[in-house]
This record gives sequence, C-alpha cells and structure tokens, in this order.
Amino acid sequence: MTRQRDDEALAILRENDRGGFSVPAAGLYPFQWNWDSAFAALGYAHIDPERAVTELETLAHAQWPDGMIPHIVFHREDEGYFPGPGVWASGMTPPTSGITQPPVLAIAIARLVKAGHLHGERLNTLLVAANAWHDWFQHARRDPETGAICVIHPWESGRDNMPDWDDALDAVDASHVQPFKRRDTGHVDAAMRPTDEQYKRYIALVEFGIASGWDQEALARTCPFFVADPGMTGILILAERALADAAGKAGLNDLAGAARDREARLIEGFGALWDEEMGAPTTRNVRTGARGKNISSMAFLGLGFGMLPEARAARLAAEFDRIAERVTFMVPSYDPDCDLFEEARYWRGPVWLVVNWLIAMGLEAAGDTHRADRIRDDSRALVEEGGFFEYYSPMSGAPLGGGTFTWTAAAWLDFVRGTNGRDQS
Ligand code: 2M8
Repeated sequence: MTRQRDDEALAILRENDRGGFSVPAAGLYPFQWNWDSAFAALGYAHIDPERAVTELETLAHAQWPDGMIPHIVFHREDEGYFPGPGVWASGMTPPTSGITQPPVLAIAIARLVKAGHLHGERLNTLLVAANAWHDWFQHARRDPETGAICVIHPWESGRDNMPDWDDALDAVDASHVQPFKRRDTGHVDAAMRPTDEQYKRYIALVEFGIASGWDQEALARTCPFFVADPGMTGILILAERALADAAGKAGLNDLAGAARDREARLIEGFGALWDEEMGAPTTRNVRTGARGKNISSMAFLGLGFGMLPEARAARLAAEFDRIAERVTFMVPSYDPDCDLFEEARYWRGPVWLVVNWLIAMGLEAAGDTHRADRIRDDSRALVEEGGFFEYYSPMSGAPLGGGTFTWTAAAWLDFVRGTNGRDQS
C-alpha cells in the first residue's frame, strides 16, 4: 500500500501542475494558493527540483509593491471558484486576491537550499522577496499591544472556519452584500463547509478591503476584523528562522540579521498570546480584547524549540497529551472536548496533514521525537487508509473535503515518507 501511495502522490503532483504553478485541487481550487504552493514545492523537490524552484518563483512574482505576497494568484480565468479576480479587484498584474496567507515560503526556500536545489541569483531574488514580505507583516499585521501577528480576514489564517473567528466575524456588517453564488458547495458537501451567513461576512470583508483601496496599513487600523493569531505568529517565527539560515548561507548577512531581530520580537508576541487558564496560546480580537475560547491545533506550534518558556511548554504538552488520548488521529484542528468541535466541518475539528507537518517540525527541532512520531504515524495511517484528501476526521479517519489534494500528496512524500527533510541533511 505504501508504495502504491507513493506513486499516487507523484501522479497528483503532476496532474495538478498547471505549468509553473500548481492548483491545490482541480475543480474546487483552480488557482495558485500561497501556502499550498510552498508545500507543493517541497513535494516537487522529490520529483523535479527545478519545478520546485519555479513554484516558489511564480508565487513570489505576484508580490505587491508594498511587500505582501497575496493568498491567491489568478494566473488564468476559471469560473469554478468564487470569489474570483473580478470580485477581489486588487488591480494587480497578475490578478490576485487582496489578503495574504501563512508565510511558509521561506521555510520552503531554506529546505531547497539545504537539499542543494537552490542557489545563486535565483536564491537571492527569493530571499529578498521573502524578507520584504516578512517586514510587511510588521507594518500591516502587527497587534500594537502584544506584537503578535494578526489577520484581517479568516482566509488569511488558512484556518478559515476555525471557531475562534466566530465572534469577530459576527460583528462584521454584511447587510449590504448583494446575492452571490457560491461554487465550493457544488464541489463538496455543504455540511463540511462554512455556512452561508459566514460566507456573506467573508465577502463583506473583501468589500471593505476594496473600499479602502487595499491600503494594507490602513486596514490594520480600520478593518472591523483584526485578530491576533498564534498560528500566523508561530509560522512566521519558523519562517524568520528559515530565512536567517538561508540568507546566512547565501552571505546576505544584513538580511539574516534583520530576520533574527524580527524573530526575537515575534517570540515575545507569541508569548503574549499565552492564556494561563487554557494552558495554551489563543487568539486575541484586537478590536475588543476578547480571547479565543479553546485550544486550536496551531497552539501546538508552541511546543517547538524556543517558542515558550519551559514551564509553559510543559503545560501545553499536557494539553497535547489530553487531546491525543481523546482522538484516534492527531492533530484535530479544534479541541475535541469543547462544544464547538465538529468532527467533519472544515477547520472546526478535522485533521490537515500540512498542519501536522508544521507542528511535527517544531517538535523535532525541540527534540521531542515521541510526540512528533505520534503525529507522523497518524498522518501515515490516514493516507494509507483514505488516500489524498483535503482533510480527515480525527475520530474515524474518514477522508473529507476535496480529493487528489496537492499539499496532502506533498506532505506524504516529504513529511511522512521523507521524514521531514531529515533524509536530505
Ligand atoms: C481553503 O481556503 C479557501 C480560501 O482561501 C476556500 O475555502 O475557498 C483553506 O483550507 C486554505 O487554508 C487553503 O489554502 C485553500 C486551498 O487549499 O483552501
């Protein structure tokens, strides 16, 4: 079965390749998505390293003049997805959405450098792009009180429908949003997707961005939705480390120094999201001060090396172990012991292999191979049983959402089979 899955993973990466960029899944997601692409590159590295580099270049090529790398790049028209380029109206070439996504790019760059696939001018260009993007987060997405990184739309977090966004999203006025036709529910079961009410508010936030002329620094001050996220902050910490490492190897010492400085400030920001009662970092609604009510999967990035002081990391590890007892497959996107947990609904409970990959990467760096192995073994079992789906039930392992998914295939090749890049060191 394992070998057969290897072949299937390679076939998915080839089939979802649109020439220079990959789509997350044919039909459901027909454009280039930001963090999907960074993970895809790590999958392509196992088939065709040149193609892996190109994936990152097409993504970086869509960078805005202000430094933001957008969450979707619309290289070609496709009627199969809503909201498309006309709705976002970003005015960019190529057309893009107007928000960002978790910054996995530098993590992919560093891994390609380590494997000997990326160097010279092409490397320098990518490092400069990643550095400008990381810098942009400090100007356009920083919580002035904690120094943690915020999102102006649930879609920015990549964990779109996570319950901790609910309150802030409910406060968004969607009364003026004109009727529209969703496309996602034509591809997958509506019971697994966000509700229509949530979708209306997603669109209201897009319209708010357009009305501001997509001025990202202004949006940080005025957007009704502005929530600090341990996920975004933790991933940016990993990305700053990766950037410092790759820039150091490339001899770009100023750039490496800037990344290290930002990393130190982000670690403080991550720590400021610690919730003593919860024993975990949680979201913070910057507009109201309200905190997330439960533990989401990304909190476990805090188990990574140097993210939290020892006593807090130990408390967080106890929460990890409690959840690990409750589910068959780690890591559920939301705490299974709370009322808001939904086993099959998008980002309200199911397991995503790319989240597992990031959490396990942190655990390994911290020397916690025991918990990292639990995550890897569960990830392997999910794919062996269910194939390459978008996400899975943490209870039954049932495959859910879209099929033949690019980042799940990449996670299989690089994280499950390739042991997180350890084979390449
Ligand atoms: C999902 O998000 C898109 C919007 O960006 C959607 O639901 O329409 C999320 O799982 C996101 O993290 C992911 O990047 C994207 C493509 O896989 O799908």
